[in-house]
Amino acid sequence: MIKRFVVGNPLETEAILNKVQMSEEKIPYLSVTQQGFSYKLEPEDIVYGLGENVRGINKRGWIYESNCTDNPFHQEDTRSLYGAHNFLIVCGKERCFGVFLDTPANVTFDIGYTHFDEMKITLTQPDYELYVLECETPEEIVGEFRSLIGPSYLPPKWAFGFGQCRWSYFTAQEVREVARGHRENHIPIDMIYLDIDYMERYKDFTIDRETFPDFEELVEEMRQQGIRLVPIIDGGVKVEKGYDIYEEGVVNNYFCKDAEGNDFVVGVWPGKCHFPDMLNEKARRWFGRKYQFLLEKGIEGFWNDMNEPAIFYSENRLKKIFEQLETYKSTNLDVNTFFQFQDLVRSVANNPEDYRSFYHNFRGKKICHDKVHNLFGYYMTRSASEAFEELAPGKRILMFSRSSYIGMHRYSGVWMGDNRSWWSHLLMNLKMLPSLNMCGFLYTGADIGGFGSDATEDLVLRWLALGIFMPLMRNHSANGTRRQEAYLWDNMAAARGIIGLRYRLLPYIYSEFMKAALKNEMYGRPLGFEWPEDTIAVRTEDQMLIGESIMIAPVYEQNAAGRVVYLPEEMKMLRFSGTELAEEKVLEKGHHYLEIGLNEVVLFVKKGHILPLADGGECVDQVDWENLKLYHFAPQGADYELYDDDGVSAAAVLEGHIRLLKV
Ligand code: MIG
Repeated sequence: MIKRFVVGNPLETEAILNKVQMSEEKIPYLSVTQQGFSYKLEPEDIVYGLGENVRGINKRGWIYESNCTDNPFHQEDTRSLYGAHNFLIVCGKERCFGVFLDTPANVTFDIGYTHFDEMKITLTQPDYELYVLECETPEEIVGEFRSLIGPSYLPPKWAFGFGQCRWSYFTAQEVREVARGHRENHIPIDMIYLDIDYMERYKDFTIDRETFPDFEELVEEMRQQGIRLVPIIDGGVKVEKGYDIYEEGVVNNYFCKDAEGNDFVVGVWPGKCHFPDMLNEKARRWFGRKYQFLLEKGIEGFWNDMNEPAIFYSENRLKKIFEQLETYKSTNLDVNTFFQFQDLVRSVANNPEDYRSFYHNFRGKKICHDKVHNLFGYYMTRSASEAFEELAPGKRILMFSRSSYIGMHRYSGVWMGDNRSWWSHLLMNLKMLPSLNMCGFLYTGADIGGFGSDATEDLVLRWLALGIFMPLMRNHSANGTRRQEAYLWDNMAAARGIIGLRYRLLPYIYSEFMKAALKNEMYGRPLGFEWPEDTIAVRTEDQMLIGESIMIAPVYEQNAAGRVVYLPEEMKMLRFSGTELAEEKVLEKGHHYLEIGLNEVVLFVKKGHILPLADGGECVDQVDWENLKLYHFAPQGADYELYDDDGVSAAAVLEGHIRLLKV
């Protein structure tokens, strides 16, 4: 049951694809307050959802904000990351309902923060659409919600391979070295990502011909080796006379404007930039078609960055700050003034005032950015994906974005942004997956090994052992941090084995992903979805179900020899040493301590289920889907629906693509 309420005069976000009739009833469950809603939480209530956020699968006990932010601090007290995903599910003994608040402005979700037993939702804008979904189980609510917001984005099959990224591989030579590092050492790989330095002075849709003189040949050479190059595109366009994108944007009024109607100047990577007005349909179409520059060079995938949009500085703010700094020159910086001084300089980036000082042309109306802030990344990414339909008709193009709003899940995936080489972020990667899946974002994953800070060998290995279950599997690290490519570690054999296992799992991972996408189901599910009556399972957040057949329980603590795993029912443990099965054992319901070596992956097959495994390969194209080995825990026999298709056609359907496997 879905109820829709419209309050005030909300802007159309196009998050919802299938609008239902407006309800005449009173809003159920939630009490309407002056700034939003409140709800009394019972002790056993669990609150699921909110997509990309820190903390648990159960969101209780913190306050979250939907305010897309370029925030490289993914800490316990972080309120907002790159996405705005205003969907949650309250699941209790007596009731289970979902809430979606469709508004592009800032929303706060206080889930038992101010008052331990109260959920408070605060809106900054009086106009919104509210959806309340009522079902028996959280899984059904997810299904209903996903049918409202429309089908999830489908990446090409090769995008389920392993990808290697670094900010940056600065030259074509370096890219070739990374390819060689994998190929010569037989570490499987399908993608090498290009970060901002492939561009000429950070200008979108350009190539630095000094460092990448033979870009087109490089693309082709990599393809010969089964590797796709995936370049980054940024949200800001460099201000530079003679640069075609800049000139066209100015002439056609395709950039966001300041209060006086001039093109708004912000500082991002290239220095001074303008933001393309992603909310203006014409500008959007124009910007999207620019991806052709790379498509025609043989590129088949992209990642969109800095589209919160991130602001290093605005011209006006810089001016003000410099002026104020003058006044500090002659002061003795004491405890008060020193921190003021420090904060002043820090306030230069992503300043809320800057987000209030530029404008969009949204459906013919001038609208201040802060009213539509959370839509920018969504509409940027949509601009590309809509253009792909014209530029590469019938073909799936890889696309994932940093910033997002619900609705964007139809056009692209998301990666989880600038995490760190911290053990806690390995666990956060696990917890974020199901929350994002609930909101329609299925193609997702975190930077394996951590983006910021220096990684260690054991962290990378443990993280790979989780990463092989993420739809988007990518190792990425920041400029200035320790290199963390798989072939650089002393225990390269372990990395090779774990990544190799991903390629053995590929038919399963792809099937489960595609079935989840085409049936509006979850890919990574919390244990509580499967065993809602099991009070231990519903509170276990360091394990997860991946697809219908298996549960995973990664090791996420340094120097741990293994971990405790909770089995809500009897299951069969499969222990892999690298790509090979090393042990198979039925374990009874309950807690078990399992030793798990750094080169091992342990997973658990549910009763009555099959896990099909391929022989593996060094790129997705090499994986043989015909001769599968069926591991199972099915004393009474079982079926498995294997999904397969050509992996590139855009119109994917279940019919005709399911092969029934039996034991
Ligand atoms: O502010 O392009 O999240 O993946 O490597 C840093 C450089 C800008 C942020 C992205 C990260 C990328 C980096 N970018």
